[in-house]
Amino acid sequence: MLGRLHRRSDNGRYRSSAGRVSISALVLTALASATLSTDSAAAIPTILGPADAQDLRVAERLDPTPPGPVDPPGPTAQVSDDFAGTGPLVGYTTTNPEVLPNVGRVNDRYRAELTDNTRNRTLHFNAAQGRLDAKLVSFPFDYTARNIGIGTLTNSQNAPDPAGSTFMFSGVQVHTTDLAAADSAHVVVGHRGNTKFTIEGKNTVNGNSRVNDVGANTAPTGRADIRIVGNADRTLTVYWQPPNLGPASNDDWQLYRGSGNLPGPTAAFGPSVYIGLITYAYGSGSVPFVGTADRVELAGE
Ligand SMILES: [Ca+2]
Repeated sequence: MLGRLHRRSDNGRYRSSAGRVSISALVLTALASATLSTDSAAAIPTILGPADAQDLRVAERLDPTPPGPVDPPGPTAQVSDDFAGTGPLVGYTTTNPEVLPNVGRVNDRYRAELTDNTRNRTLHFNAAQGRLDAKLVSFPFDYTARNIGIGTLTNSQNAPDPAGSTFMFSGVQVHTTDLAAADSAHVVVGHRGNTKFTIEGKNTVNGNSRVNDVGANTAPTGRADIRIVGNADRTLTVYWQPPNLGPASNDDWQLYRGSGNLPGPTAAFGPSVYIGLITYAYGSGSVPFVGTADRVELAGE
């Protein structure tokens, strides 16, 4: 169940010792079926299926009840998820769990506790790729994340607002099926430096990121609904709105920066992509916080 992908050499510095610690931890969790190679410990990232050590570890931490049967990963797994209950995420393909180990379902929400950003280990920018919990979808698709953004450790529905420039986000990432390659697009909610309570859009192609946002105080609660439409030509159209906690008939989607386009070129996506949730920070002054989301929806499911 435990597979490994080798990061490109220009990414190697991003995770060295952290990767070795993670492998040790995984071994200690007694994954009987795991097959570990011992080459080039500097290269991780680990790719875990839903029944792997990460889920078990989160389950142990979040809920003393052992996890039940899980959906198989991949295109047969249901993408829509209301994160019901408390326990591990179910049916996700997870990259780099060691940089953000405490992710799961808590009280019917996605919750990612970001308490350690040593060496910007959680970052998604240029060649740096933090944790992604995703499922496989095929173009065209229409994916929405509800009430997603940042909160405090004690109240996920209360956004932190530390003084000064901070970078703290949670949102949706679309990634090529080569999870080791830094080719992705994302839309995240939180604080972007001195631009607080905003929505950031980012395209990353071959480890080069282009970034902008929709301006300060456009997401005053630190949370928003994010909608990413994958078009038949494999481009993306992005929408957002203040959190709609009511029926979908109350939706009032706004195109991202008026066009729906993320900045710069978009990765050359294949017929399928991974889509899911990320939570990350930049700099030590931006922690701790939690990433939170009420649910995700794939239209048509
Ligand atoms: Ca929920």
